[in-house]
Amino acid sequence: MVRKEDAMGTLRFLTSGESHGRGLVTVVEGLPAGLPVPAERLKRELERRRQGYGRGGRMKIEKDQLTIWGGVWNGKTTGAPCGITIENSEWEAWRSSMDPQSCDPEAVKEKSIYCPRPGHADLPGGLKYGHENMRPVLERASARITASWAAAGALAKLLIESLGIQVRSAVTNIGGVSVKAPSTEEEWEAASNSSMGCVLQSDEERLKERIEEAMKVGDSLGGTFVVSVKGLPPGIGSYVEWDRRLDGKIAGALMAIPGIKGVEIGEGFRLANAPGSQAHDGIFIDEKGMFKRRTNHAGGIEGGMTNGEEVVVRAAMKPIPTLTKPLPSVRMDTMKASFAHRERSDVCAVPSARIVAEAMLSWVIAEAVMEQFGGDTLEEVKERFSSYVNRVRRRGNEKA
Ligand code: EPS
Repeated sequence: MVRKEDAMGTLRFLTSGESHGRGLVTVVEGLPAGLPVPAERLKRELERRRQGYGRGGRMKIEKDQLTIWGGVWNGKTTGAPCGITIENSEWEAWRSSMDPQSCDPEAVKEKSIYCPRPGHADLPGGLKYGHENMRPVLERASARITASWAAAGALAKLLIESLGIQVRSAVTNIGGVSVKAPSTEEEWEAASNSSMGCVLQSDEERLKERIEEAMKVGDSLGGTFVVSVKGLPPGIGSYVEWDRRLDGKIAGALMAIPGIKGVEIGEGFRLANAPGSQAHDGIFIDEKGMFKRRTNHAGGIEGGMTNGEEVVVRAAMKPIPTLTKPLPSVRMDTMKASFAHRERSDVCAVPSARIVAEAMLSWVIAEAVMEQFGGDTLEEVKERFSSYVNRVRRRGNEKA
């Protein structure tokens, strides 16, 4: 979380752009100098976000070709703000209705949206910003913006990976069909490489069938996914103030992803029903002198800090609000009853949302690491991080 007064020296990113505008702009500031940024890796992360099943026609059109405008020189960060643009493939077709300066009134009329979709930003956004035609609301509330987040998150991922921290995700349920969640390394790897985020091929098929069923009846689907972070030492984040607690930042960042309605850390809601004796994770010191737990009900976070175990976060996504068989609504120009707006849309975006969640979780971890250890160069960050890890490690060895 960046407070205005301490924004200097902190990792931060801002974006601009609309879903059907010219494209997306992302500026990431605060990355240390010397971080390798392979273009292929950025491309790959953006590709992963476009995968899945049940996305609309748009995902076949978009290529998410990115251009780096600054902050990276000869394959490495320089310490300057890193600017990235991603062009929207259909810009020319949308230009007459989306031009920043002068639009064709007929084209604007054709693309106008007067019937807010229940579940979408349309109505509250239109009321808030005074847009009777809610096109500008849809344009910025669109999950298209998450391509920018994936770009910023990819840079964050590169930074934390250089410290040995790994972020992965898997889909666990779509539209009420539950699938196997990963537990072993091989299973996490399989889920990471699967376009549906599944460990098993047979589960991919089951989820696709469920999505096809929804498509046939003009409906949309939500679901759940899990994100894991391995390689974090204990003590990242802090308990000393509410806005320094890492769990709060994680929940906030994941909740900010379009469509997410629930976030749980570790066994979250189940812990509410368990007695304390079965809810907490007993402590021991392993053969390397590290503090360890035999269970991980807490999902790697205690008191707003990492405890050295795998950080496990689950999130629930609601179904996409644009429906082929729309729900009742009201026309904003006449205030008469109507049906909600319909247009080209996704049926299910859960496999993409989990990639965005990887990006956002990587971001929050990178932000916390930079806040805690700082450093203008990657070498400095690495040195400070490893000196901290050694100090924390030594504690367990002291009386052994
Ligand atoms: C979105 C609607 C669809 C999605 C879009 C998010 O776009 P369109 O209305 O142009 O068909 O494809 O997602 C993306 C473009 C993307 O890159 O993820 C929405 O209304 O949120």
